[in-house]
Amino acid sequence: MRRKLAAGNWKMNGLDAALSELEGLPAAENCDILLCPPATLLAPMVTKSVALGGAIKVGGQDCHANATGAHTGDIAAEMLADAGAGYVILGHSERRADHGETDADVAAKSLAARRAGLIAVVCIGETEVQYKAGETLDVIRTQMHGSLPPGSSLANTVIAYEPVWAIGTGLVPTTEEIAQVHGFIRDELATQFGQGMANGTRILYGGSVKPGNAAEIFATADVDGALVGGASLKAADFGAIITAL
Ligand code: G2H
Repeated sequence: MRRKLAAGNWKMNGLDAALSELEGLPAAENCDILLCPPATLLAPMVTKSVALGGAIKVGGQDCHANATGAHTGDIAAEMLADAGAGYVILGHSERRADHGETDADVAAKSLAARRAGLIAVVCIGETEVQYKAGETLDVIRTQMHGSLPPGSSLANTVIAYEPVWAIGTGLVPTTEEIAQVHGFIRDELATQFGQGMANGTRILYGGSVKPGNAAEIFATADVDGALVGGASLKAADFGAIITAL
Protein backbone atom coordinates (compact mmCIF):
# COMPACT_ATOMS: atom_id res chain seq x y z
CA MET A 1 0.00 0.00 0.00
CA ARG A 2 1.48 3.32 -1.05
CA ARG A 3 1.29 6.04 1.57
CA LYS A 4 -0.01 9.29 0.13
CA LEU A 5 2.22 12.35 0.02
CA ALA A 6 1.16 16.00 0.05
CA ALA A 7 4.26 17.94 -1.00
CA GLY A 8 4.51 21.71 -1.09
CA ASN A 9 7.03 23.53 -3.27
CA TRP A 10 7.40 27.08 -2.04
CA LYS A 11 9.72 27.93 -4.95
CA MET A 12 11.35 31.37 -4.40
CA ASN A 13 8.71 32.51 -1.93
CA GLY A 14 8.76 32.95 1.81
CA LEU A 15 10.54 34.96 4.44
CA ASP A 16 10.87 33.91 8.07
CA ALA A 17 7.33 35.05 8.92
CA ALA A 18 5.92 32.50 6.47
CA LEU A 19 6.89 29.70 8.84
CA SER A 20 3.86 30.58 10.97
CA GLU A 21 1.76 28.96 8.22
CA LEU A 22 2.91 25.57 9.51
CA GLU A 23 0.89 26.15 12.66
CA GLY A 24 -2.32 26.11 10.65
CA LEU A 25 -1.79 22.79 8.88
CA PRO A 26 -4.01 19.89 9.90
CA ALA A 27 -2.65 16.73 11.46
CA ALA A 28 -2.64 14.15 8.69
CA GLU A 29 -2.92 10.51 9.64
CA ASN A 30 -3.45 9.18 6.15
CA CYS A 31 -0.60 10.92 4.38
CA ASP A 32 2.88 12.32 4.69
CA ILE A 33 3.31 16.09 4.51
CA LEU A 34 6.41 17.57 2.90
CA LEU A 35 7.34 21.21 2.50
CA CYS A 36 10.22 22.37 0.34
CA PRO A 37 11.04 25.99 1.20
CA PRO A 38 13.83 28.19 -0.16
CA ALA A 39 17.21 27.10 1.21
CA THR A 40 17.27 30.04 3.63
CA LEU A 41 14.24 28.60 5.43
CA LEU A 42 15.30 24.96 5.53
CA ALA A 43 16.84 24.83 8.98
CA PRO A 44 14.28 27.15 10.61
CA MET A 45 11.48 25.11 9.06
CA VAL A 46 12.96 21.93 10.48
CA THR A 47 13.12 23.58 13.90
CA LYS A 48 9.51 24.72 13.52
CA SER A 49 8.37 21.28 12.42
CA VAL A 50 10.06 19.65 15.41
CA ALA A 51 8.39 22.16 17.72
CA LEU A 52 5.03 21.20 16.21
CA GLY A 53 5.64 17.48 16.69
CA GLY A 54 7.77 16.66 13.67
CA ALA A 55 5.01 15.47 11.33
CA ILE A 56 5.97 17.91 8.59
CA LYS A 57 8.91 16.65 6.58
CA VAL A 58 11.22 19.20 4.98
CA GLY A 59 13.02 19.11 1.64
CA GLY A 60 15.23 21.15 -0.65
CA GLN A 61 14.31 22.34 -4.13
CA ASP A 62 17.56 21.37 -5.86
CA CYS A 63 21.05 20.11 -5.11
CA HIS A 64 24.42 19.98 -6.82
CA ALA A 65 25.80 16.63 -7.95
CA ASN A 66 29.00 17.12 -5.97
CA ALA A 67 29.36 16.99 -2.20
CA THR A 68 31.71 20.00 -1.94
CA GLY A 69 33.67 22.30 -4.19
CA ALA A 70 33.95 25.60 -6.02
CA HIS A 71 30.32 25.97 -7.11
CA THR A 72 29.22 29.44 -6.08
CA GLY A 73 25.56 29.64 -5.20
CA ASP A 74 24.95 25.90 -5.29
CA ILE A 75 24.02 23.64 -2.43
CA ALA A 76 25.11 20.04 -1.89
CA ALA A 77 22.73 17.23 -0.99
CA GLU A 78 24.84 16.69 2.12
CA MET A 79 24.18 20.31 3.14
CA LEU A 80 20.44 19.81 2.77
CA ALA A 81 20.65 16.70 4.92
CA ASP A 82 22.81 18.55 7.43
CA ALA A 83 20.09 21.22 7.71
CA GLY A 84 17.55 18.50 8.48
CA ALA A 85 16.04 17.85 5.06
CA GLY A 86 14.84 14.39 4.15
CA TYR A 87 13.85 15.05 0.55
CA VAL A 88 14.94 17.12 -2.44
CA ILE A 89 12.98 18.12 -5.53
CA LEU A 90 15.03 17.48 -8.67
CA GLY A 91 14.51 18.34 -12.32
CA HIS A 92 11.62 20.72 -11.79
CA SER A 93 10.69 22.22 -15.16
CA GLU A 94 11.58 25.69 -13.87
CA ARG A 95 15.13 24.49 -13.25
CA ARG A 96 15.21 22.69 -16.57
CA ALA A 97 14.07 25.94 -18.27
CA ASP A 98 15.89 28.54 -16.15
CA HIS A 99 19.16 26.67 -15.66
CA GLY A 100 19.28 24.36 -18.66
CA GLU A 101 19.19 21.23 -16.57
CA THR A 102 19.23 18.06 -18.63
CA ASP A 103 18.04 14.58 -17.82
CA ALA A 104 21.68 13.61 -17.25
CA ASP A 105 22.05 16.45 -14.73
CA VAL A 106 18.94 15.24 -12.92
CA ALA A 107 20.28 11.68 -12.82
CA ALA A 108 23.57 12.90 -11.35
CA LYS A 109 21.70 14.92 -8.74
CA SER A 110 19.54 11.89 -7.93
CA LEU A 111 22.70 9.95 -7.18
CA ALA A 112 23.90 12.81 -4.99
CA ALA A 113 20.60 12.78 -3.11
CA ARG A 114 20.95 9.06 -2.54
CA ARG A 115 24.55 9.51 -1.38
CA ALA A 116 23.30 11.98 1.24
CA GLY A 117 20.38 9.83 2.32
CA LEU A 118 17.73 12.07 0.78
CA ILE A 119 14.64 10.94 -1.11
CA ALA A 120 14.63 12.45 -4.60
CA VAL A 121 11.36 13.87 -5.90
CA VAL A 122 12.11 13.64 -9.62
CA CYS A 123 9.96 15.88 -11.80
CA ILE A 124 8.99 15.02 -15.36
CA GLY A 125 6.44 16.44 -17.74
CA GLU A 126 5.80 17.60 -21.26
CA THR A 127 5.61 21.14 -22.60
CA GLU A 128 2.49 22.57 -24.19
CA VAL A 129 3.97 22.11 -27.66
CA GLN A 130 4.76 18.47 -26.92
CA TYR A 131 1.30 17.97 -25.42
CA LYS A 132 -0.43 19.40 -28.47
CA ALA A 133 1.75 17.28 -30.75
CA GLY A 134 0.65 14.13 -28.92
CA GLU A 135 4.20 13.46 -27.70
CA THR A 136 3.49 13.28 -23.98
CA LEU A 137 4.22 9.59 -23.42
CA ASP A 138 7.36 9.66 -25.56
CA VAL A 139 8.64 12.65 -23.57
CA ILE A 140 7.84 10.93 -20.28
CA ARG A 141 9.64 7.75 -21.34
CA THR A 142 12.72 9.69 -22.45
CA GLN A 143 12.82 11.75 -19.25
CA MET A 144 12.44 8.67 -17.08
CA HIS A 145 15.23 6.79 -18.82
CA GLY A 146 17.50 9.83 -18.61
CA SER A 147 16.64 11.16 -15.16
CA LEU A 148 16.36 8.00 -13.06
CA PRO A 149 19.79 6.50 -12.42
CA PRO A 150 20.46 2.80 -11.88
CA GLY A 151 19.60 1.79 -8.35
CA SER A 152 16.55 4.03 -8.14
CA SER A 153 14.06 2.41 -5.80
CA LEU A 154 10.77 3.12 -4.10
CA ALA A 155 12.78 3.91 -0.97
CA ASN A 156 14.88 6.65 -2.55
CA THR A 157 12.64 8.05 -5.29
CA VAL A 158 9.28 9.76 -5.71
CA ILE A 159 8.07 10.71 -9.19
CA ALA A 160 6.22 13.96 -9.80
CA TYR A 161 4.35 14.25 -13.09
CA GLU A 162 4.04 17.94 -13.84
CA PRO A 163 2.82 18.95 -17.29
CA VAL A 164 4.71 22.19 -17.91
CA TRP A 165 1.64 23.82 -19.41
CA ALA A 166 -0.30 23.23 -16.19
CA ILE A 167 2.23 24.84 -13.85
CA GLY A 168 0.94 28.04 -12.34
CA THR A 169 -1.54 28.49 -15.19
CA GLY A 170 -4.77 27.20 -13.70
CA LEU A 171 -4.93 24.66 -16.52
CA VAL A 172 -5.16 21.01 -15.50
CA PRO A 173 -5.27 17.87 -17.63
CA THR A 174 -8.45 15.80 -17.47
CA THR A 175 -8.46 13.03 -14.90
CA GLU A 176 -8.42 10.57 -17.82
CA GLU A 177 -5.21 12.16 -19.10
CA ILE A 178 -3.65 12.12 -15.62
CA ALA A 179 -4.61 8.47 -15.16
CA GLN A 180 -3.14 7.57 -18.53
CA VAL A 181 0.20 9.24 -17.84
CA HIS A 182 0.48 7.94 -14.27
CA GLY A 183 -0.34 4.42 -15.46
CA PHE A 184 2.29 4.79 -18.16
CA ILE A 185 4.86 5.96 -15.61
CA ARG A 186 4.12 2.92 -13.46
CA ASP A 187 4.50 0.60 -16.46
CA GLU A 188 7.80 2.28 -17.34
CA LEU A 189 9.01 1.85 -13.76
CA ALA A 190 8.26 -1.86 -14.10
CA THR A 191 10.22 -2.01 -17.35
CA GLN A 192 13.18 -0.06 -16.00
CA PHE A 193 13.37 -1.22 -12.40
CA GLY A 194 10.97 -4.12 -11.88
CA GLN A 195 7.44 -4.67 -10.68
CA GLY A 196 8.29 -4.05 -7.03
CA MET A 197 9.31 -0.47 -7.70
CA ALA A 198 6.36 0.02 -10.02
CA ASN A 199 3.92 -1.13 -7.36
CA GLY A 200 5.47 0.79 -4.48
CA THR A 201 6.68 4.08 -5.89
CA ARG A 202 4.65 7.17 -5.14
CA ILE A 203 3.69 9.12 -8.25
CA LEU A 204 2.55 12.67 -7.52
CA TYR A 205 0.60 14.94 -9.81
CA GLY A 206 1.72 18.57 -9.96
CA GLY A 207 0.40 21.61 -11.80
CA SER A 208 -2.29 24.01 -10.55
CA VAL A 209 -3.50 21.72 -7.75
CA LYS A 210 -5.94 23.73 -5.64
CA PRO A 211 -8.44 23.00 -2.86
CA GLY A 212 -11.19 22.94 -5.50
CA ASN A 213 -9.68 20.24 -7.71
CA ALA A 214 -7.59 18.21 -5.24
CA ALA A 215 -10.22 15.60 -4.33
CA GLU A 216 -10.94 14.78 -7.96
CA ILE A 217 -7.25 14.49 -8.80
CA PHE A 218 -6.52 12.36 -5.74
CA ALA A 219 -9.34 9.98 -6.66
CA THR A 220 -7.66 9.34 -10.01
CA ALA A 221 -5.99 5.98 -10.60
CA ASP A 222 -2.28 5.81 -9.80
CA VAL A 223 -2.18 9.27 -8.18
CA ASP A 224 -0.43 9.01 -4.82
CA GLY A 225 -0.51 12.67 -3.87
CA ALA A 226 0.48 16.05 -5.21
CA LEU A 227 3.37 18.44 -5.64
CA VAL A 228 1.73 21.78 -4.94
CA GLY A 229 3.20 25.20 -5.72
CA GLY A 230 1.18 28.34 -5.16
CA ALA A 231 -1.48 26.66 -3.05
CA SER A 232 1.11 25.34 -0.58
CA LEU A 233 2.02 28.82 0.63
CA LYS A 234 -1.08 29.35 2.75
CA ALA A 235 -2.14 26.94 5.47
CA ALA A 236 -5.81 27.28 4.58
CA ASP A 237 -5.23 26.15 0.99
CA PHE A 238 -2.59 23.51 1.64
CA GLY A 239 -4.55 22.24 4.61
CA ALA A 240 -7.61 21.76 2.43
CA ILE A 241 -5.51 19.84 -0.09
CA ILE A 242 -4.05 17.65 2.68
CA THR A 243 -7.53 16.96 3.97
CA ALA A 244 -8.66 15.95 0.48
CA LEU A 245 -6.03 13.20 0.28
C1 G2H B 1 4.16 22.97 -10.35
C2 G2H B 1 3.56 23.27 -9.06
C3 G2H B 1 4.52 22.93 -7.95
P1 G2H B 1 1.71 25.19 -9.09
O1 G2H B 1 5.40 23.68 -10.47
O2 G2H B 1 5.58 22.10 -8.28
O3 G2H B 1 3.24 24.64 -9.00
O4 G2H B 1 0.90 24.31 -8.15
O5 G2H B 1 1.77 26.59 -8.64
O6 G2H B 1 1.25 25.00 -10.50
